[in-house]
This record gives sequence, structure tokens and C-alpha cells, in this order.
Amino acid sequence: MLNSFALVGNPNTGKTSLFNTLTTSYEYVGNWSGVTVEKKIGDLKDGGGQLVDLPGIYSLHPLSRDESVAAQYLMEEKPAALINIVDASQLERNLALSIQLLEYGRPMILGLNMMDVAKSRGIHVDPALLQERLGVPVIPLVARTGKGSTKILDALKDVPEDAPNRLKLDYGIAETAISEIEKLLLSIPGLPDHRWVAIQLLSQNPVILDALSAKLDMEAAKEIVSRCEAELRRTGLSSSLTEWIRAVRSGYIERLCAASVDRSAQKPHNLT
Ligand code: GDP
Ligand code: K
Ligand code: MG
Repeated sequence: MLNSFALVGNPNTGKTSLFNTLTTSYEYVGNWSGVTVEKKIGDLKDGGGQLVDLPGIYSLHPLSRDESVAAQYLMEEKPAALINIVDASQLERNLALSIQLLEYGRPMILGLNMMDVAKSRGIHVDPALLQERLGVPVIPLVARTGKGSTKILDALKDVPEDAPNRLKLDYGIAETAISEIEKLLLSIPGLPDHRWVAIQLLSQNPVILDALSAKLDMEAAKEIVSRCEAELRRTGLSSSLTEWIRAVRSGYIERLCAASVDRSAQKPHNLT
């Protein structure tokens, strides 16, 4: 079977530009289940597999039907690797999605795009440090001109079968709830990484809740959430699990960007 890779990222980060550079031809293949958005799939130029261009999203929590496509893809397919395209000039905002993709537990490549924009605005991003911290290849790109795209093809050839060094954020007080949900998931076949599913469920992702509603003991899951939220309130850490999960991720991203993004030479925006 052909390897299948997927481009995932915020809107307007250069996914389609890169897709067009990396593929020879493409076709729209039917619909995604329940959504009218069509699947855009192309063949990689080097014959290394197929590439899917997913609709842009800011988070795996869909706000629209278009946006639910990516979360649904992750629930239903088992991609050989994800290619997460981020805008190097807006790294902090883009990393909110990256964290959730790294937690997915499949091999990933981070395409650090818009390097020309970052440079012209005086923003310096350190790809080597990001690579070391995130545990995945980080490849600087200018998708508009194709710069760096052959490095993406090379990295795809080298992707491991699994992602043994996957990023594992420590959710502190919520870790008990995560492992309790993971235990409930054991009896459900065909799921992606259980820790990822558990964290998405605990952050109330509607696509994941919907996919599990008929299979999971929802009463038990609600019980786990209530106990964890009571503990979060008791300790004064947060008023809800979703807020707590968001806060842990933001803290991580803030520290990561403090170390890897240098804005000391940043030029002010101008309107021309
Ligand atoms: P998508 O929404 O993620 O599929 O992004 P697109 O590929 O459609 O790109 C959005 C816009 O950004 C287009 O106008 C591209 O030409 C432009 N673009 C993409 N990559 C780069 C890049 O690396 N540098 C610059 N300056 N522009 C880019
Ligand atoms: K676009
Ligand atoms: Mg696009």
C-alpha cells in the first residue's frame, strides 16, 4: 500500500503552495464522511507516496464543518506522517495546533514556512532548537518559491514507522484523568493513539466526542471529568479541564518561543 502523508496547518501558511510543488498531479476524491469538503490528494513527485491537502485550521476543535475535516481525518486514517506547516513569522500562534498534532503520536515533520517574511521583519527563529525540543525534523521553507521543498521529500523518505520520541506534555493534576480515560478506551478497537484521544476527549473536542459517543462509557467518562475538575477547583489551579489543558499548552509554547524566537531586531509593521 502507498504511504499517505497529510499537510496540516493554520489557514494561509503555505500548505497548498507546498502541495503544488511536491505533487505531480492531483484529484479530488469524493467527500469526507458527512462533510461536503472534497479530499485533495496528489502523488509525490519522487513516487514516495500520496499527499493530502487538508483544510486550514487553528485548532483541532472545529468551529465549522470545513474545520472538522482535519480532526476527522486524524480519527479515521493512519497517516505515515503529518507535515505540519507553520508560519515562522507567527510561530507562537501556530504552535497551538502543532502541540495537538505532536500529541497525536504519529511521525511528524515541521515545515517552518514564510522564512522570507520572518527575515524581512527581523524575526529570527532557531530551527535546530525547535527540532531538539520537539523531537521532530524542522525544515525551513519558502513555499512560494519552492525553497526547502526537496528537504521535505528527503525527510519523508526517512520517516520512522512510529514516533517513539513523541512530545509528551505533563498535564500535572489532570494526568490521573488522562490515564483513567485511556483505560476506558482499551476496549474500543481501531482508535488512534489513546493518550491523544483521551486528551482531546477531556478538552471536549466535538469530533472526538461524536466518534466515541456510541462506543465509550460516557457516564464513567463524565465521572472522571467531574472528579478532576473538583480537584482543579480545590487546588485553585483552574475552573475547568479544558481551560487547564489550554493553560498547560500555552505555558509550554511561551517557554519554547522564549528560547527559539528572537524578536529583538523585529521591525514595526508598516502598511505598505
Ligand atoms: P494555505 O492556505 O495554507 O494553503 O496557503 P497558500 O499556499 O494558499 O498560501 C497563502 C498565501 O501565502 C499565497 O499568497 C502564497 O503565495 C503565499 N505564500 C506561501 N508560502 C509563502 C512563503 O514562504 N513566503 C511568502 N512570502 N509567501 C508565501
Ligand atoms: K488560502
Ligand atoms: Mg490551501
